[in-house]
Amino acid sequence: MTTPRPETLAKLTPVLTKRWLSPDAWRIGTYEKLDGYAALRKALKAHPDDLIQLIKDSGLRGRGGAGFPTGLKWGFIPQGDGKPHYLVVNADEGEPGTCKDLPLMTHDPHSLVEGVIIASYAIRANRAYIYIRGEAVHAARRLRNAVQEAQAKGYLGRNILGTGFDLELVVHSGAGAYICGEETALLDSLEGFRGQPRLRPPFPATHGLYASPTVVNNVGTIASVPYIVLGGADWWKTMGTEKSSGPMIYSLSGRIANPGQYECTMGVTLRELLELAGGMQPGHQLRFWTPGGSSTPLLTAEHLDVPLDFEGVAAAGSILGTTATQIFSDQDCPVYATYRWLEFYHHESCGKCTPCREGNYWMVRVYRRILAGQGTHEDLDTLLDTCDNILGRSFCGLGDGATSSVTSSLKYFKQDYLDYIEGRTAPKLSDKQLVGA
Ligand code: L3W
Ligand code: SF4
Repeated sequence: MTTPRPETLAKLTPVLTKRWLSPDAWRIGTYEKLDGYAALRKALKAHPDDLIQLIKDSGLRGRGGAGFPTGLKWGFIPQGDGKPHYLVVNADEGEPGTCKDLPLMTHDPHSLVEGVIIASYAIRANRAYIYIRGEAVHAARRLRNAVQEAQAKGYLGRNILGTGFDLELVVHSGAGAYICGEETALLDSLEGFRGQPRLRPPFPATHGLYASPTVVNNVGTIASVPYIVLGGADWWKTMGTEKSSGPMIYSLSGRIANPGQYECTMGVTLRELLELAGGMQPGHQLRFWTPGGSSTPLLTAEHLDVPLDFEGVAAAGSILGTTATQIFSDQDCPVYATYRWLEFYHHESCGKCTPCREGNYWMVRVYRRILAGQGTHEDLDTLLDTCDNILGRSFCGLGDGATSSVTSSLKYFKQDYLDYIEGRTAPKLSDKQLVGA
């Protein structure tokens, strides 16, 4: 067990997570005692355009994986168009390894509700939705309770706090499909259709829910808004880097001593996160890791000092994604891990486009062959060729994401593949597991 150095401890910046350990912070009385709804009172006194400018000035970028500038997205909503506007919170957290939004909604649901009200006021929406994944029953219950409590206190509903602003907030549970985390599939699902991605452009900002202007933002993005309103853009920018501002919740899982959520200033490194998390589990050496979930290319022990912000991770050849940092050791097999992720993508592929639907199906079969000790050297070329035909040719990001661990594990750990093919590693799968993909 390592003790974090003071300079590493200084990188811990509990902002969105600061109430998580307060008992009953999910109840409105406790939330109000801890500054809750103070930001809403302040925001409702401001002009909506000034709030959009504040979010632009803060440099807040989307916390759902893509890092798109939030204020810019809000600014895309056409004003005076006579159409209803909608805010939709993407709470369909399903990326393997990602677990930052569920604890937030469970322990501090009012911070999300407060963020929704402020964001809706800024974009002039009178109806908002939180689309939460179906399996998250407890978090959905907490959110629905928070909505009822906020309504009873006059923070939601008609004429909020006497300002004339009306907002109805609906918590909608999905049915557990990963693809419904893609924003346009989510909108289709919300409209009652089968969740499949729509062609973009047009983007939801102009043609979203019911073909009306819609902002779709991640839970962490919207929950950041009350803090920026209270603390100001300059304070927010004191955390993080010039282009990746603010704190970020890094979810650490795998072979580490203390897995969990660590909210740090953006740009913290994995070396520092490991220090905060008590290091690797005894007897384990770091071998590979994902910086942002299974859709992001793997990194290795050589990347311990990569700054975990949008630019730093991109420069290292990966993606910050959802900051789901999954840690694997010398006792884990990158070929097997990649196979398990591929099984997930194959299962979750919505089937709309051929590269993803067929490519993932075939790659799972090739991996089974390799892991059963029946692979060939040509299989490695087949895998790369298949990835080449999926990446950039799929209809949505799920296809691209599926290729990340395949290409990166072949780049860094080709020898592990060869060891299966050339018989130096014992097969992990039996002949019976070869079929049925
Ligand atoms: C108006 C334009 N709006 C872009 C908007 C767009 C969207 C946002 C980002 O995927 C990634 C994906 C996963 N006018 C616009 C515009 N927008 N141009 O900006 O768009 P985009 O296409 O860059 O990304 P995306 O489709 O939102 C998100 C990756 O995140 N990921 C995360 C997956 C899982 C979760 C989860 O479980 N919570 O997020 C991990 O890496 O692969 O690449 O709103 O409309 N000209
Ligand atoms: Fe569906 Fe996959 Fe195509 Fe996305 S890439 S539309 S999930 S088949």
